[in-house]
Amino acid sequence: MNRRKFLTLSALSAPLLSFQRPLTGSTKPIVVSTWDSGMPVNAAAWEILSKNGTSLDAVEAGAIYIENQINCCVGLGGYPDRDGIVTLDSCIMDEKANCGAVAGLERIKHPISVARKVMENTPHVLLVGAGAQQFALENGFTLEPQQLSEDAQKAYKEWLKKSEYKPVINIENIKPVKQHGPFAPAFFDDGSPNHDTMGLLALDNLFNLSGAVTTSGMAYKIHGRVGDSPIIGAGLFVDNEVGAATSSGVGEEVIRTCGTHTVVEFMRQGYSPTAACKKAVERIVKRNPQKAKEIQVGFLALNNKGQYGAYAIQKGFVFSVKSAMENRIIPSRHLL
Ligand code: SD4
Repeated sequence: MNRRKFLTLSALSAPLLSFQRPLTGSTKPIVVSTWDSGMPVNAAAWEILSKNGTSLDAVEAGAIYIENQINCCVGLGGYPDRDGIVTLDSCIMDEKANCGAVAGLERIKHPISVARKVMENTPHVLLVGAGAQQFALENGFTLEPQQLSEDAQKAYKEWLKKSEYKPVINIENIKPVKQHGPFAPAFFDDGSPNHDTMGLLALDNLFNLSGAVTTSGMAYKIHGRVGDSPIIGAGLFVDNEVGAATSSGVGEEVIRTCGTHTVVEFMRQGYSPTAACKKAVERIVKRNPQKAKEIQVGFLALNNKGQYGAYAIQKGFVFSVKSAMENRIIPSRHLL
């Protein structure tokens, strides 16, 4: 690295140190996840990590926890597409670059576990729609009733009044949010959940990184729309030589920039997790500064030393961290 580049990197990293682990030493095991709803998710993952379990088992356990929350905006309790159908996207990736994903999956409670089965039992990475459902049924998953959660039903009815096709996502900075208990997901003041994606990254005692993402995706999307969450390199990327990253926000913008792959590549160049997330956010904003004012994208990264960081376009993105030393929610830095 030449001196000029080193100075640039140092300058970028220095003010961020208060937001992340010092850049010396290692912290393991550790799990980080998107949003404040990541606190109980991290607790579920920690159960495994703290007993010398693998990061892969830990991230799956965390995702299963949130998929079980019936009134949560992730999983079958989530908001439907514009036809009133909940379709789920999910992926998982381990330290050896094994990965599996499902997209547009209907009526299956644990898309993360189906994604893991795709990874472990097939030569493929991504199964979609009816094929993904068929695969799930063949692998012992059961079909849940086609029914919206109470919250989703109410919100969908309201949306139908105008049926305005204007997907809104993660706009904490526009609408005020209130907390329903320290570990509950944040909600808008009108009671509707403000985000619908859980991404988590873990480093285990053997220094192995894994990641998982599970989501019902953007509310009121066109039936068949797939976001960034199940796409390796967009919603999730893991490279054990460097680190891992996940994203939340408007998936289309993340796909366009191969967002999490970009974050990991910046970490490979020597950027800290926070600085790498910032560089990826800047790339999105630079391409369309006007549009960026109206959308949210947040990246969260964990490197293979257990150092973490996040960066978002707008204010409001937060993430949760759990290690032997900390258990807390941290506000992400933001560009605008
Ligand atoms: C998507 N990225 O479907 C997801 C949505 C999300 O918080 O992250 N919501 O585009």
